[in-house]
Amino acid sequence: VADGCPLTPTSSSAPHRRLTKVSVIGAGNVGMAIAQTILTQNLADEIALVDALPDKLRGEALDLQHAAAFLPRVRIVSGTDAAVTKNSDLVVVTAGARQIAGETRLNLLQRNVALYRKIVPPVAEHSPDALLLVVSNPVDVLTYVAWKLSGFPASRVIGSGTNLDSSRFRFLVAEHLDVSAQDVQAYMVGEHGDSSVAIWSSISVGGMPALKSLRDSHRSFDEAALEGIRRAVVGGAYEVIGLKGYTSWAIGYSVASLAASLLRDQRRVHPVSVLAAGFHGISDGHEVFLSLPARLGRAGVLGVAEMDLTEAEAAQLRRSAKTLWENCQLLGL
Ligand code: 6V0
Repeated sequence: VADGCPLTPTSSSAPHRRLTKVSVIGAGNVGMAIAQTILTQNLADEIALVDALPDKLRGEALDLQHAAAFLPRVRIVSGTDAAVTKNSDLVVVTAGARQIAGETRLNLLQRNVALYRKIVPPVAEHSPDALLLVVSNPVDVLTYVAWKLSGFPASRVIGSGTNLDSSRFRFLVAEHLDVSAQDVQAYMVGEHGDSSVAIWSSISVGGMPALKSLRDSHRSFDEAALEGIRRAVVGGAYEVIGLKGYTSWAIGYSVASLAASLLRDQRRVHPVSVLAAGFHGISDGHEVFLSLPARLGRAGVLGVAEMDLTEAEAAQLRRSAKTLWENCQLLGL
């Protein structure tokens, strides 16, 4: 208890449990949406913010601290140096050049790899036991980059991947059926973005398989309708970026849901970017990260689901893996 506090100190004022620390690297639109969602969902005792712009960083940290009277007590620290992240349980990396309207995610690659070379090694050194959650785009390749640069086991390096795409997918199906998106199960897998694969057979509503009844009850629910929904999911990010310049709220909630599963050892299944070599015919030698449904807990990725894919879906996944692997090899890591 600090000097001057009117409460009489007792013999033990030390915390009884280990405190949970989450660091967010990159205090831009996405990083701050993630930080504030983690804060309001009470997932951390300490949040460390890191950014290359000291004034913006201090402004963001103060702005969050000023909400203290309305929230559970969370220590918020910030700094331009990775030392502020020391002993993190979870490090979320959002730093990066922002995707410009019309720019593909793969175009961002070279700009962001150079940043990751500066960011990841010191972060890994300060928190050698942390979970690393990569959000910057192109997220699948940068998850591979973070894995290589950190030296962490693959189980502790995760990309936010298609967790967000799947939420967009569930939202669109839910709107179509007029039910809550939380009761719609539906996976997008593969590469986050342009070549992501919609797994139509995975759609269930309230636990009941939905594709057949959708087709039976909606005369227009044919292949074209399915492809229309897939394209709306893939185009969703571009539409938001075109309208408001960036995306933030949905990725904030998406990452907070991953943080909850990881830090609270929930063992929930999320489509996230994991080391996919060996799954669905992807060559063992291709160390690519792609989204597959994965069971997440305190130790990171606890297991990966082998889905029942159609040959076309598996072939699409292998095509994405091949393209991503070609990109990874160019990096010389
Ligand atoms: P932004 O608002 O430009 O924020 C990026 C931040 O990174 C800025 O504040 C920079 O100052 C900071 N930064 C740059 N260099 C460093 C450095 N060396 N160390 C620390 N911080 C640094 O971009 P925004 O927040 O909109 O997007 C961030 C990244 O998230 C981009 O790569 C997006 O493409 C990606 N997204 C990924 C999504 C996903 O589903 N995986 C979803 C949305 C955005």
